[in-house]
Amino acid sequence: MSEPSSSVPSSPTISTPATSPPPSPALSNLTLQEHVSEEAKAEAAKVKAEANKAFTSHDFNKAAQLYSKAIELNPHDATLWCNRAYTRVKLEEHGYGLTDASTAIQLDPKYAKAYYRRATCYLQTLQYKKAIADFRKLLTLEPQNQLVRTQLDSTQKILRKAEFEKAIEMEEEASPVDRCYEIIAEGGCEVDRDYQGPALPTTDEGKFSIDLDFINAMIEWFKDGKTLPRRYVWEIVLGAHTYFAQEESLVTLDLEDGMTCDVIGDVHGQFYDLLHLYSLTGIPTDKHCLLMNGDLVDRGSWSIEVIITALAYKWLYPKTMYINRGNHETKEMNRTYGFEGEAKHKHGDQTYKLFSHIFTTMPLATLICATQPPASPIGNAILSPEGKKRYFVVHGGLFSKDGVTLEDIRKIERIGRQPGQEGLMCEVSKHSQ
Ligand SMILES: [Mn+2]
Repeated sequence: MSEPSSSVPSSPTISTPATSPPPSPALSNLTLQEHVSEEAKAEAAKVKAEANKAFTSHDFNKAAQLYSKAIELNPHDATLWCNRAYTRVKLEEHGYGLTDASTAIQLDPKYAKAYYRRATCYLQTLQYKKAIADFRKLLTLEPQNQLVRTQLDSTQKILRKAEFEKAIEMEEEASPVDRCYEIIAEGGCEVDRDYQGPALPTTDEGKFSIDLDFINAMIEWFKDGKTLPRRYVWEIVLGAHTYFAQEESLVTLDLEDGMTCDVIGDVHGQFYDLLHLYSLTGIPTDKHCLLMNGDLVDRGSWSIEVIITALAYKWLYPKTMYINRGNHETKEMNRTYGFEGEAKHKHGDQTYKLFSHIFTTMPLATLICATQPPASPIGNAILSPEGKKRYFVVHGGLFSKDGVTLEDIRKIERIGRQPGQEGLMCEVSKHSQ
């Protein structure tokens, strides 16, 4: 196994879909497990060697499957759990990685590397305090480990910075939306006279509005690698914000006869992917809904172009363009995965603040309701009161507790709030794998 990288937190570069098997068997069964035969141990060692090979050749899905097989054979071997944890890290399945590393630690509380793996998972899921606790524990096991000492120091710095920024924010009174309107009213965000790009139409009262010609021209402008004036960015964000602010945390999207709906997943700052997807789904119209299911930004370097295009459609077609908030429409992710840097670089600090705020106004889930009752009975689907099939679309997942109702989701107070590390809002928009 190769050694971990020393950057904290490291920027993941792999975006393999999460397909490796879930943790198994559960640890609670382990202690009750029968004695493992010598043959099973030998077979597990053989499978482990194959898994290590797959890992070295970067076939992480195969490695995860092989480690799982080895664990089935010999669940008491902490190194198998620890290696699978590292494989999970490579697959960006940090939730599973945490579980595996914790199992390795339970099996062998002095297993330094398992603490390291778990700390990495905590870092990647931005649980700095827990990462620090594991680094400290590791240093009691390996006091000479300079790499860990350095990582502990830098994690403490990140934590202090995050706490400092939180404190500053609480002191700020005006919401970034109000502040931007103020700056506009004061004439502090005018379009440069030299600007040659597409122009937002204006209303009779002299206010900016939006039309399809502008969006089409803007997309061409973006394809030429050009940026919009900051004022236009603000107008588009604020235009979309008006509608998000009126939506509930769970949007009910009742399709009418003759309407269709497409759902687009994580675009992650890839503008050309977005255009390709739109070419497949079609853009929103009166008869065609589009739902973008979160994670529009971060990772790719065209996050601004992606989010501006989506928000422009939202402003133009508020009743057929929808966006769910993903785990990357959050400050903590944007700090690590690129959007904060890109937004500030292209349009300045105030623009980033505006984006951060409007991300909090995006709904968390959408319930798409079919136009007609199903032609034939469908399994045990829970139909709407009118007997129609519905599709619950959410970026994160379902809940750690049972009995959460649609009404509970609808009532989540989301505006101005980050999803945090637990609770309904966290689980609905964040996924751990
Ligand atoms: Mn995501």
